[in-house]
Amino acid sequence: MTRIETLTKILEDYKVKDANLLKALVYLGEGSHKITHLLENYISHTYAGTQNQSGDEQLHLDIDCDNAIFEAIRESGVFSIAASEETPVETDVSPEGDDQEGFFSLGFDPLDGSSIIDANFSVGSIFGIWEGKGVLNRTGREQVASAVTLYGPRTTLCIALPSKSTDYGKDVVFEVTLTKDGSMWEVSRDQITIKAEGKVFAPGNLRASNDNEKYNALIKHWISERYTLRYTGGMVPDVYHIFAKSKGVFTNVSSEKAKAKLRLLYEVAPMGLIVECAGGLTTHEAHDGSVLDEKIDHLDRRLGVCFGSSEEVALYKKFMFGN
Ligand code: FDP
Repeated sequence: MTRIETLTKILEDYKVKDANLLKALVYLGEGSHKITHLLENYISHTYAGTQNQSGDEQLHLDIDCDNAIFEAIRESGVFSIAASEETPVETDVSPEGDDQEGFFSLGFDPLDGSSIIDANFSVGSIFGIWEGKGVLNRTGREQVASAVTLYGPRTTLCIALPSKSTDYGKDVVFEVTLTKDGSMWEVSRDQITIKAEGKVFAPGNLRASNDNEKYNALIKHWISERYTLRYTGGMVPDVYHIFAKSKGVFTNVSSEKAKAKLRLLYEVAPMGLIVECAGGLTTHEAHDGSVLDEKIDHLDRRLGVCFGSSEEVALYKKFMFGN
């Protein structure tokens, strides 16, 4: 069986209702396979001399990975609009002359963790899929699926399917791994779930604890309670650790001097859907509410977050909001 056939079969086993959605996910798998090759033994992490619209310096690799996903989704023939961290405009990707009925829109970060790639740390891609045309003024909850790819010693693709998108009967999150020769996908975790408690923490934007007293108190609490630190500085591996160990908490909290950095469209909404479909919780850093209810009113909207085990997120809320 080919790579496309294996992922198609796996998605059929999870009873994905819509053949076009199934195809959309299969082609994100194809794009991830392409990126796996781009990353393999990549030596020169040179800057392209350009900046994306957010002002981040672009690596040649950022642009190559962005192109790889755009190529894959154009080839799929089931997407109408896409916007990415590197191409932050709603871009028409629909096949010519099509009326775009039953099509999807994609928000994605092709290469999350570009500041740690030169250290040979794991990096990832993040994808959020919405029905219809456009990603603006939507919420994360409206996604019909989301996925992240983790490029480490293995390439794994973790897919979240909310119950509305399948006949499976419940929200489901699972992981497939690319085989050694890259020719097939195999199920490596058939049900990813997040337990209610887990003393493992990934404290992003820790510098904010310098002038955010509540965050500082929470960090001290985690240390005094002997939590285990697991943090790389890449959102994909840092949150993925929670999926792999079925527990833990990830925060990226801001302060006056250390602003929020994570993007709602490209990073927070897709990752948030995976966390919640796996039984975990998410909250906006500054008020009690799921990140899935935040409106993407700006393609570059940024926010602080807490993701993870329900009791750990509850503890976050207690420290940050006094709940
Ligand atoms: P990167 O800039 O390396 O792409 O939002 C992007 C991100 O990485 C996240 O993956 C990560 O959690 C965060 O930035 C880390 O930010 P800092 O380097 O500012 O701590």
